[in-house]
Amino acid sequence: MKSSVKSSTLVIVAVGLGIVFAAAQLTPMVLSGSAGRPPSVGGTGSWFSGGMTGMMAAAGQPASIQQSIQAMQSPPPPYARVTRSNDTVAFDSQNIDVLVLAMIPDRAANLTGMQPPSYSTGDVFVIYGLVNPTLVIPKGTSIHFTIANLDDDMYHNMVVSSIGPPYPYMSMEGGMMSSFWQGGGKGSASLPVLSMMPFLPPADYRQGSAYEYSYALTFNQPGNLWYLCTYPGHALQGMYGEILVTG
Ligand SMILES: [Cu+2]
Repeated sequence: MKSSVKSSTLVIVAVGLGIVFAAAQLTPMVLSGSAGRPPSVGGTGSWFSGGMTGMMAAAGQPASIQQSIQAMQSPPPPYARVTRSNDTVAFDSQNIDVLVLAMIPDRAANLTGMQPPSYSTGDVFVIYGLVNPTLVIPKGTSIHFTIANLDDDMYHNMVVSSIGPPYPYMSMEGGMMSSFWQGGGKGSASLPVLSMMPFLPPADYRQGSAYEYSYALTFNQPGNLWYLCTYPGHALQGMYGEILVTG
């Protein structure tokens, strides 16, 4: 989906995220073979090497579009109960893998046979064959997220926040301890997050290549959380879903 945000804005946003991200000492991980991902080819260097271009190129690991789609469409593991009628995936393991594919809504509908939720008017997340599903997990669960961007003209990420919709146009990742959130309005706000990640560059369908990024998060408190894309405008357009942590 097109955005009205100028590329210069994106670069500034990305630089800011890179710094915050580095400070959080979250390191990108290369997936093991268990998730069907190809290994990283060559190092991606530090966040700051190579200037702007180098940093954008370093935002994520290379992945195959085809393998990402095949992994999404393969049967879910025994610990994941996928219910299409209420767009929910319920997990009964303490250690789970969740592959998240960011894409345009038309492609999501084609790949899954599901329509995006009514609140969604833009790009979406596809997880276990569902679109922006609710994830239900037991307290104490660790999720190993892998996010791949299969959109061919837009940057995306996926972070987890304790704040739900409505989201403003700019929901900047405000760090783990942010208390400046003022949701529901226009403009920008600093969003408290449990996780951070860089924006993944668009996929290249001629080459069949995409970018992906992995991180793990442990959910120790029961309650409602949300996963969302913090690219300007995307969460506002419904690029989010809910995480229910049961007691
Ligand atoms: Cu997005």
